[in-house]
Amino acid sequence: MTINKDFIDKFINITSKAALASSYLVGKKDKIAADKAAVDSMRSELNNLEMKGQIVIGEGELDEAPMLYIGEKLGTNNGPEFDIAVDPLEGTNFAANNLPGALSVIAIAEKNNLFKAPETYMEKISTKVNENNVVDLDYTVKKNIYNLSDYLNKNPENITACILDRPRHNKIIEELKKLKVNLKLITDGDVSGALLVTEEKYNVDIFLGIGGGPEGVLSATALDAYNCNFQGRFLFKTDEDKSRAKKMGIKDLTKKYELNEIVIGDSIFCASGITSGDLVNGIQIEGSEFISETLVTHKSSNLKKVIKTKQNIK
Ligand code: VTB
Repeated sequence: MTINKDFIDKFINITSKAALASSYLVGKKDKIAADKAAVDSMRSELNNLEMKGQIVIGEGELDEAPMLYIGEKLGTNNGPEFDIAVDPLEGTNFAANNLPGALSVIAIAEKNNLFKAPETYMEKISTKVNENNVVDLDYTVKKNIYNLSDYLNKNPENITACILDRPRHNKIIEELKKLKVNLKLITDGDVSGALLVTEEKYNVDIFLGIGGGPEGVLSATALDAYNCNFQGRFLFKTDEDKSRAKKMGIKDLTKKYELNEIVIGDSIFCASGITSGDLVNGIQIEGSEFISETLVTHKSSNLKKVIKTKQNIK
């Protein structure tokens, strides 16, 4: 089964409107308000869609998020059944501080085809090389870089690795420096970071490190459409984290997940820019209209491109 193409424009419209709503709060130093604007818009627009949708990744569990909580049913309850993953404002710091890279993101697959990721960290790796045993989460940084440089026929000095700039990555960053790999250190926004391996123009060969688990599933959906590689493994700090994950159906807490276990079959991914960044430009307002840019993928129709839309601000 595939997801009808008609839904592409509908989801572009949803992330575009959420991006617009959040854009009014850009630079207001208020992460919560910027997030809430995107959440409110996204939720009410999703509820207008002819579908039986259910949130698998959202703002948290019912006890901690009144809107877009995991398990919330959305849509008119008529039409196809979808699993929906949302990050209405990916990069809350970017929006609050008016920095590049704030996005409004959604990923959709058919029912039961999208991984229900708990709100915990995930060790991740992505590359454009979609072959086994070149880059792997279980290999050392050195082995991954040497394998990748062999495969791409580039010296490690000509390889660029993207990683969140966090103290937890000090060892990996030191190792990459020793190998003379170029670094692209990002302060937030690892959905976008993981997607920089998809096209030559971004000049990133490998994305790695520990970021949010839900963000991992969102990136994986787009990476799948680009036929890139992704692996992820959840990291649980507390017993509470572990029991939540078990409640969500994760049996083996140490399992390394392959892309095809995270997203199955057809999918749509939309990421609209709130502020301009590597992937897309941010919201532009022109009189009574707004222009938005959305990176869109639809796996079954092999669509993967940035789509610009202009519409009235209602
Ligand atoms: C990433 C990034 C997010 O959190 O997942 C990161 O994509 C990981 O968490 O934009 P820490 O900040 O705790 O390292 C964000 O930066 C914020 O949700």
